[in-house]
Amino acid sequence: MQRYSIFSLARNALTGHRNWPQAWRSPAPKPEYDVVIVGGGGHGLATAYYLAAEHGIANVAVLEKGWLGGGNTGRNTTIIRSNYLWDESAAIYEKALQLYEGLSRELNFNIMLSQRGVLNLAHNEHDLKEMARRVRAIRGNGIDSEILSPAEIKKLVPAINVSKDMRYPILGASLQRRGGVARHDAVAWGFARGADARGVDIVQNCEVTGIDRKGGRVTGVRTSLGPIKAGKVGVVVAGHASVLAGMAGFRLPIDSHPLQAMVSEPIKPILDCVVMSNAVHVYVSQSDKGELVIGAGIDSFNSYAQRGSWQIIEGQMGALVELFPVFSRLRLMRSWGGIVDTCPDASPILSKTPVEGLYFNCGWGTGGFKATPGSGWAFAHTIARDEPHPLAAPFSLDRFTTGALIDEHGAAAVAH
Ligand code: FAD
Ligand code: PYC
Repeated sequence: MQRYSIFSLARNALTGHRNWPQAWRSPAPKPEYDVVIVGGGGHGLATAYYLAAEHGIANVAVLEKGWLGGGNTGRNTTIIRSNYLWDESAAIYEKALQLYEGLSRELNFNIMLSQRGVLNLAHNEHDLKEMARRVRAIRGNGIDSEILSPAEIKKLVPAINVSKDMRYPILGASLQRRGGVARHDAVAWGFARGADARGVDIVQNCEVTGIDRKGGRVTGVRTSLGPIKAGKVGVVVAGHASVLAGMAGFRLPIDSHPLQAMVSEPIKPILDCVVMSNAVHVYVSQSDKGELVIGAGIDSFNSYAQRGSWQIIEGQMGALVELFPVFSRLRLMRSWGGIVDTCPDASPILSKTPVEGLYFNCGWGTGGFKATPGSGWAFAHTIARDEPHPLAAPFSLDRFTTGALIDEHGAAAVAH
């Protein structure tokens, strides 16, 4: 590991970082790999990292059609939490949170984890009852969760409006104190650097255009840089999972939708926890730069465009100003969108497929950033052993035929 003195850091800053070593190599792809991972987002990179680090499988390529983290990994609003309802989800999201808690050390790369707490507001009697049930279920799984009164919310978030005169007054909230945010790019870069150091080839600007099969088994992929043979292929392409499944000759129960987010101009520190409201459809946190990071639910139409529609922005601005009247004078700086793959039960797919040696990790919808290390960890095991890790097994494709769905629409916290 290269170390820098304060002087070499200053020299690099003043000389335009010309001698800065690359954090990972940019190799041309080899003709053949033991494992090819399609998609260089956080989940694909984490999968490659854990294949090498935990299973000793390093003859691996990650093929990314654009740049690392340029998909949803670099577009999300960085919220991390594990307050899910069902045991199966609690297990994988809590594993992810625990891995996040040690990730800067594991990767020797600062992912800027900030466990500032995630607050989910309740605005009516139904919300309150549902929240109480949910908090009991979460605590039953050994995960931290507590209920706050409006006075306690006001103490934690002084800028919030807890007046009874609101359209949807705040009646209470659940709080996961271990929840928070992490720097999304750093998560992708840390896993990329760690995977590269263990021998994984990371190939950017390499689009997979076909999946080769023989006798029901995967044999490789077609790419914009030519064919690559592979013993196993893991597909981790949020937003495009149905497209890749089509290349392999089967269909997924997935809908693709735009999900937007936006930031305000930077202001002095005012909000030091994440606030989410499923009822009025908005969530907000404050970034280290001082911007308010704001989002809401998906755009309801299907689309592969990485942009959304105006009325979604307008609706969440209305909700934000109701919750925080003091924000009404802020200017919005920019907005963007990603494409999220949603399953009928709002839970992901981590699974073997009808094609031997081909595995899919997708369907994380609006909430997969928080799962990144856990998803990569369980998916690497599934690929390495050719059998689902116990954390991944409930999220197999066959649940859509057996009916063992894991309905997490309530925990999604962002309507979809
Ligand atoms: P991605 O990062 O999208 O990576 C997939 C990669 O596959 C892309 O880089 C893409 O270019 C590549 N690819 C696609 N097709 C091909 C091909 N044919 N060949 C090669 N490469 C290909 N989750 C949370 O937990 N908390 C949040 O606060 C949160 N906020 C969000 C806000 C927004 C606006 C959005 C859009 C999403 C949000 N999410 C959030 C969801 C989260 O971002 C995703 O679930 C997660 O990042 C998915 O990671 P991934 O690695 O699977 O996908
Ligand atoms: O899953 O916590 C979440 C989330 C927040 C914003 C988008 N998704």
